Amino acid sequence: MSKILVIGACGQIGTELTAALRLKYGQDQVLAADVRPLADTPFDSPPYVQLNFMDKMELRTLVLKEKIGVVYHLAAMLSASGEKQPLVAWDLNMKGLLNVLDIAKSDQLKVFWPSSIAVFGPTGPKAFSPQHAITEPTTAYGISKVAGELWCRYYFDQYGVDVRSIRYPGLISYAALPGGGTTDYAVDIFHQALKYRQYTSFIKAHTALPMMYMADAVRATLELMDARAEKLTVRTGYNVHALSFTPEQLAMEIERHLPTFKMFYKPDSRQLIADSWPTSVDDRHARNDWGWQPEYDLSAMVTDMLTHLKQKLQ
Ligand code: AKB
Repeated sequence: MSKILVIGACGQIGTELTAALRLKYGQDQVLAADVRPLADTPFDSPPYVQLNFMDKMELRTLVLKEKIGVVYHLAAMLSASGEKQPLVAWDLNMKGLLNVLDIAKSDQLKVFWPSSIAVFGPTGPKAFSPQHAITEPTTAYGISKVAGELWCRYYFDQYGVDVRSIRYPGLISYAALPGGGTTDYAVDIFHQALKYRQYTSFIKAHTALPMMYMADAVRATLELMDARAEKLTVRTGYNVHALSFTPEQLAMEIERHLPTFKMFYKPDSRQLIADSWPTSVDDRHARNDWGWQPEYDLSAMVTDMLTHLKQKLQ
């Protein structure tokens, strides 16, 4: 059996997806890879490899040596960090993907690559943004995700590369912190609420954004990768809906568990990014093609987050 390679395994999605893949396929079948040395990773057991995915030769040598058949290429610079270094974000997000796609073409790999709701921009519909809505993003990250989606479809159409993608909303998880995203407030808030019983949101009280609990995101990823190829009608990135809430609604839900919790607001430049994104997406293609169904609503997500984070703090 060919092995699975997870690039960006130490990131927010990678940490939990690698664990889920290892549970499903066996520890030795899933090779975790990231830029950090093993000592600086959350992985206490192999297989792990320190990898510069920007170096195509290095990546291909690893793929051939380890007999890799499936790649989850998760490494990326997110929306807020990308605005500080737009060309670095473009280079990192595009070059890595093109390296993976081109090796997939020559060595018949199946690929998963994460897209994002950041493909949408201010010219698209705000609510229930359709699968094929206008995608005119205003961030470097969003531009790289639109271009990346089109490259995925190109490699599928032209070379038959079996590449699949999801437009993740903001992801909420307790195992690993996100870094440099606009939706990061929805993770930070839990840590600060438990430590200090207060949080200052950099997003305004009434700004709704699409969100998803990591358990749902991991399951969506595994389900899409398991789906029969002929069922898939989208080879750019699938819209997937789970939650849509505002900072105020999230704060009120946290307050039900921590009654002394107080929320403050100090919007910064990330507000402009949030304002350019839809409040929710229409995911009927994902539901029809591969049976997508979210499991966690706001209340279940908040309860689960607080339970796990409290255990970690003990
Ligand atoms: C970000 O905020 O940049 C990401 C995303 C929505 O892709 N979480």
